[in-house]
Amino acid sequence: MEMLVVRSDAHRHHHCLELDGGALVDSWDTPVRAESVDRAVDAFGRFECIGPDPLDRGLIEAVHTSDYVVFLEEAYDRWVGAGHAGPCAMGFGWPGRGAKPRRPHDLLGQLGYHSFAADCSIGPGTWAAAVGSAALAQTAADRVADGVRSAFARCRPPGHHAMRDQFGGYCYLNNAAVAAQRLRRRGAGRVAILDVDYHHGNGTQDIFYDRDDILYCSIHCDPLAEFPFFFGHAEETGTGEGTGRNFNLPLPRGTTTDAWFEALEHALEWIEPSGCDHLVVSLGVDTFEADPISHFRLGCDAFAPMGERIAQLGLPTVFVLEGGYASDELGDNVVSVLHGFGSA
Ligand code: SP5
Ligand code: ZN
Repeated sequence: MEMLVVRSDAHRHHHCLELDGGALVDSWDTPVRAESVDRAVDAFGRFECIGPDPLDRGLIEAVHTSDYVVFLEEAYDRWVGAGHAGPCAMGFGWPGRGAKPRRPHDLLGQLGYHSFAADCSIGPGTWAAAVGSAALAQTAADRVADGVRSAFARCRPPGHHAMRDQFGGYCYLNNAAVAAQRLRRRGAGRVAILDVDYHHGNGTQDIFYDRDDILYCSIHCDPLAEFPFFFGHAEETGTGEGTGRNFNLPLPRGTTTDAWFEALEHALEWIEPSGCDHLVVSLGVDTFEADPISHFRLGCDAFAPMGERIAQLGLPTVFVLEGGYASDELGDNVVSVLHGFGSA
């Protein structure tokens, strides 16, 4: 079998608002994205598809604080109970530079405390979708720990922006972190996370920044020019036991296929000698030239070679879906990476 795909419909009732260009609009992360991937996987026809096992709550509390997890679970009902006008819960005040924030007890205060961006809000279906998405990552990791060479978690919402206790960037629970942590619990010695999404995965970096057993390596648009703006510089290399275990490769807006693949070589040269026995790929395909919110220039023909090259690491691999907003091509680009990997 080329690739095991783990998917579910738990995402369907999650569709929120985001502040974009000063207007509150439907989020770029729409249910159509997952449908695009499902359709392309079905049309390709060579991947085995399964549903998820129930999520182990202890696993999410290993990568997020329990205060944060309870907050996410209850925020929408509290929002409705407070009678706010908007259809989704979102904050408007964040701790500024120099703040020594204490966790407010007020809901609006907690929304600011537990988020870092206004491109993301909490609606009636958000908690169920986030749990369902993390369950896909957990299940994909379990099957790889059972001996399957590679599995793809078709996650929605995505996860790599979700910090230990803050949501943002369409992300609530960090699915890649859940997968990596699960692999460790199931016997992996050291896990590398390779993040190829157009945006820096500030959440994944945050969660593992001081750890030696789970490494983070990301190729992304320079944060001086792109969301999440305040994370993802080359100088961020880890701290404490994690010193030297975080590797950022920021690239300019407009980066083409050739320059992107040069960065991939640097990433793989860094991962290879690290002693990792498992790999998690944060698979965002918003590097695609026609992505409506991103500014790299990878063509459709870049995605199969991306998978092939990653396969040369020779590691058991969990792929986790992150971004990609050109819904018409999203599914095909994802399938290209997975097929490139599986046929290498
Ligand atoms: C998982 C992931 O890829 N998250 C990305 C979150 C980016 N959110 C900010 C998007 C701003 C979009 N502005 C586009 C203007 C075009 N009208
Ligand atoms: Zn992205």
